[in-house]
Amino acid sequence: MMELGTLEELPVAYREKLASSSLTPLWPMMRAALPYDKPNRRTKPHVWAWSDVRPSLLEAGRLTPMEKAERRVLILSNPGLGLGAVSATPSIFIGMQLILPGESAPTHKHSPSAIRMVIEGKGGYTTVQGERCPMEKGDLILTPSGLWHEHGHEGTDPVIWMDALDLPIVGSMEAAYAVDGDLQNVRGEPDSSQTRYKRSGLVPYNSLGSRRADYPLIRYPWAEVRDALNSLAGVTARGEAVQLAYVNPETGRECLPVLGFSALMLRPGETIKPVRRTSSAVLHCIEGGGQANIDGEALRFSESDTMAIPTHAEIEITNTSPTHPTFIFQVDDAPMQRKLGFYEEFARAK
Ligand code: 1HN
Repeated sequence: MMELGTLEELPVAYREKLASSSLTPLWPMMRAALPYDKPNRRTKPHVWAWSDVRPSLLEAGRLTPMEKAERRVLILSNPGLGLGAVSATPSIFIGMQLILPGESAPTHKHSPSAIRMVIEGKGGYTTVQGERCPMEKGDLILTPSGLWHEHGHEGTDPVIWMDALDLPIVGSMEAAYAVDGDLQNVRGEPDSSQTRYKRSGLVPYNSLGSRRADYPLIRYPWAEVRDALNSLAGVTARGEAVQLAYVNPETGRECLPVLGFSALMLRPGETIKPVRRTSSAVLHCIEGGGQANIDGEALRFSESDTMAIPTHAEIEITNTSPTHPTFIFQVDDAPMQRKLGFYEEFARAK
């Protein structure tokens, strides 16, 4: 390994001259920018407990009316990324959003892509580009870049969901912005998961011939995903991950460009040891609970808790219940890393 020169070795006058011409020498920071074997990671493995999040979010409901919030969201700030960090991992923004009965969150669209994962409450809905999507616990709803969306609530109790956005990535490009819109005209029909894309393996015939919609399916109902995981578990060896990826039904590829989504089932007492990956991830426990070991750190989690996993982490997840399955929703940045050509999985050292 080369012994690289330091900044201090350079004459002060030279350093000052460089600074005054907006120039910076690379070699003193070469190893920090490009460390050997594994990236430097500031992101900490971390669990945000629902028992902390929920009361604070309900308090936000009392403190801040919708007119003063546009979106009433508490951001999950990764403790390793500094006080008030606007992300859970370097690429993934996670927020917890509350909407109270009768409230609505106004129509807008923006350059970052987003998803909702519904955590609690009945009667909420999101309208995406005229398609009204009911929000039930565990449902995944996409609001891709540039599509109009608004939220509403016709039930009687608070509705809470998790938002995941690629905002840190779009923001780092200084390309994040939003546009306000008028209340949308809702098409008088159920969302596409109940009509055009009711069954996997079947798509509307005409979609084969003409130009495909970029985002044909907006809502992925949890009842169907849960059922599919149970069926997959029947043919998956114990210790092997029972995991389904949410994809675009027309292309079979990931449903959004930067972030990827999947659902994972752990059978009672089961431990899985996924391979080490270059991607970072956020895990949200839809049902059940257990223990995770992330880079040697033991973290317990229960229903509706949310966990950050740094890039390149060694992880192990156990469903500690001897009787009940655990279901986990995963957000990761593998789609973007694949497109950039550096996504990797590393076999475990035995
Ligand atoms: C946003 O537009 C929503 O539409 C939620 O519900 C969370 C976080 C940052 C920026 C925009 C929404 C958001 C957001």
